[in-house]
Amino acid sequence: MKSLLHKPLLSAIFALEICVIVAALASVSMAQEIQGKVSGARAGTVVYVDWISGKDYKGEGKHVTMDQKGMTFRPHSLVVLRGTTVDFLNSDAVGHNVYWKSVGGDKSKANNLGTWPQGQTKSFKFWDVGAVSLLCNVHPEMSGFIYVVPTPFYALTKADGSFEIKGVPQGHVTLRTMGGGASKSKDVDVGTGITNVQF
Ligand SMILES: [Cu+2]
Repeated sequence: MKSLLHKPLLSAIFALEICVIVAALASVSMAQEIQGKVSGARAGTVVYVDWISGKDYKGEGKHVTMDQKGMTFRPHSLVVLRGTTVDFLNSDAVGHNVYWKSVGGDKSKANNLGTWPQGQTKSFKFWDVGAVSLLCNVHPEMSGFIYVVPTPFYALTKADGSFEIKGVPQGHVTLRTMGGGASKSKDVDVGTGITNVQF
């Protein structure tokens, strides 16, 4: 009797599961994705969509933390959409400084945020696209990177130089690399499904 009562419920759950699986498969086949490899690159090269026609992406209101902990910048590399505020936190018992000599090679964008003690934060909003090499003038061995990108479509390469960027709108886009040597670019037509790009 008990098993008879449970049967309709079980079949209903089974039917629901089938629906979820079908929906998941449909969304996978419709998702636009760029996959590829940057030859010669190791982990940590940024690959990003340079511009989407008619769109102006901004990270305004968004905060991410770059920590100084154990005498290192953590994370070592941070990718942010332009307009994002980076909160520089000092988690060490010693004073740390944060400065950079340029943004994207432009020395007029050099900045020194000063030196502050444990538990305190200084914030900076990054508007200029490019690589920012972070340094601490108290500890010359400290080094970190912020990569400011113009769209939310970016990825960091894995150890073998491969990358994948999901959810890219369909159409003609320019893909660029940042960090890990000279910048490379490639024009790509993004269609449905997976678009392969080799740098
Ligand atoms: Cu330091």
